[in-house]
Amino acid sequence: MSTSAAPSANNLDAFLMPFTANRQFKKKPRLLAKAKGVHYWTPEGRRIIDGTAGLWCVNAGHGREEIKAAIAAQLEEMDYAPSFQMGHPKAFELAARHAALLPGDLNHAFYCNSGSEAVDSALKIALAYQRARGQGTRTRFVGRERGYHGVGFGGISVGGMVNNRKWFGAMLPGVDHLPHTHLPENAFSKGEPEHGGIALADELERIVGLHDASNIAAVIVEPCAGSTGYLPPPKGYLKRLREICDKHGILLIFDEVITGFGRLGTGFAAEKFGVLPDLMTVAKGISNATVPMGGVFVRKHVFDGLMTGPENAIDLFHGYTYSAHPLACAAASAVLDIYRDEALFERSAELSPYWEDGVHSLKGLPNVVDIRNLGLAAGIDLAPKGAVGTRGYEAFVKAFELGLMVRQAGDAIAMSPPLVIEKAQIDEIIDIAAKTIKAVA
Ligand code: PXG
Repeated sequence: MSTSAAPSANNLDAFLMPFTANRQFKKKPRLLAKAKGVHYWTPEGRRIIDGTAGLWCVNAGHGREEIKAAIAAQLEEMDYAPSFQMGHPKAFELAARHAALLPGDLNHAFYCNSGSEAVDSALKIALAYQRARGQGTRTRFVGRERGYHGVGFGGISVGGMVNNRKWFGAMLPGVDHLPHTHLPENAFSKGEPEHGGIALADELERIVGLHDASNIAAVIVEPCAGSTGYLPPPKGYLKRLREICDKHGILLIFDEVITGFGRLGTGFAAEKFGVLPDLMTVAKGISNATVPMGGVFVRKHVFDGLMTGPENAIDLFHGYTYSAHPLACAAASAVLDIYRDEALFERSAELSPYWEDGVHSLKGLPNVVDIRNLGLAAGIDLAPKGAVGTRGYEAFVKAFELGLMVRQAGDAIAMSPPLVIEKAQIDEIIDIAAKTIKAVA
């Protein structure tokens, strides 16, 4: 057996690419070889402006020296330590810092390695909590149509993206879905849409009426649905969900994998909307995407509820080899310094009106049927051209050719630049987006 077969840069065959049309891609690849600040460069040296912060994750911009230094120092000191029945100081330090940053009594952190793991962990914590408090019949979950909660079996079960579900069998039993929040009467809303919030949330009462609250463990929603093309919640929606959950003893989980760490101009969507979930999932911006990391933040009553067994018994039979990996903890701590020192959450809030004006200036261009924004993110719906996703894919490819990275969701284009973006760079993004939309007309 030879291990020395030189991997050649132009042999793209071996890598089974995630969420990719592999054969199409490999005929005409889009490779990224270098990144700094708000830019990527292709191997040929072509510069691409990062309109999506990678995959909604590089909030502080690429190639941050402080994070690199923290990871390097940690690697020098200790590469790895387990977190089962032992621990390393940086994990506790990081959890304390997160607890201080988070709103209300979201004071306890569980760590994992991705958003998908965070979601599955949160669902399991919800079940364990309900059982520990003598409510073991509460095993059902409620998710939402068009929701994205990663790709674990729990996440696709509560998620609502048909293509992510239809291939994978029966998934978790006992899951219902709220209706999605994209209403035609809210088209071209600036910020939070006006209509439908209360009625959409009241659908939860219908589901409770069907199963009885005594069977429902938790509701999970993204405060702003991201992957589906960016859907900020209509006014009053999240507050009403909170009220209904409180009334029925159902846990409310906010999946803040995208909204967490500054995207909406606050640390977390929970603060933006003044609604405190019982559990919150995060990933992406937690480590600025340098070392993979995810987390579940839980409120005091949930944590306390898990601490009710004998003191010498394991409290939560769940965790990962790499939970609170030292390199991830070092990176996440350095990222918190940057967010604080550069006031990036505040910067995100300050730039949001400029961003809003920019993205809504695209109204009136060919095939633009809706534009949504909140914080430093936006979704732009294009009318389909033949099969769903055809025009969206063309726009994604065209934007890349013109030097802008966007995300495609069907025929929607989503953008979410790093929070360090400058106004002139926002102008550049909007200019290329406009050219792209015209080019795919
Ligand atoms: N929850 C939410 C709300 C997410 O957006 C996950 C969970 C899963 O995270 P991991 O780290 O397991 O991928 C996500 C991920 C896109 C896009 O194009 C969005 C995500 C991932 C990849 C692409 O919008 N979100």
